[in-house]
Amino acid sequence: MTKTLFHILNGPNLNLLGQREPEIYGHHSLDAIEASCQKWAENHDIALLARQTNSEGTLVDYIQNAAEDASALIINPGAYTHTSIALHDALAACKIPKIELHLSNPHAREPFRHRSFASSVVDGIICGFGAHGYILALEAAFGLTHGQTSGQKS
Ligand code: CA2
Repeated sequence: MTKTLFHILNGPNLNLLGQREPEIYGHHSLDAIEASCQKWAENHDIALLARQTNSEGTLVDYIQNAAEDASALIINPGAYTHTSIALHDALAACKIPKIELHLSNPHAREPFRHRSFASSVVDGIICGFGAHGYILALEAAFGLTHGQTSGQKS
């Protein structure tokens, strides 16, 4: 039987995790975070595709890919969170459970990080828990796809 597939997308500069600004984003590299997500997925019989891009257009392509074959999408759009209407439109068109994720808590940071073009078109948001947020997001996606969580749109 085919496994349930989740996609995890990471946006611009998240490939630098663990190399700079550890006081904000922690000491874990993106490779290490993805490895712990893959381990979680194996333990829950989930197939996982994790991708990162620095390009806005590629992020839109990856969201469209998720709409085609994934059961849920977890996305940390990085700074495009705060700037990208293309991201908003792609997420709005992607009709699977979606979780917006941030390592830091953007609401406790500069005012320009308080607005998100993603938040209104996702099922839920996880932020401020560092690398553990990725596992929390996987748990949330599992709940949404396996009937243990009912998403609240409003
Ligand atoms: O907290 C998050 O996960 C963010 O999505 C990270 C973005 C930021 O623009 C958002 O406001 C919140 C930035 C990612 C940049 O990551 C770096 C990691 C190491 C060194 C430099 C940047």
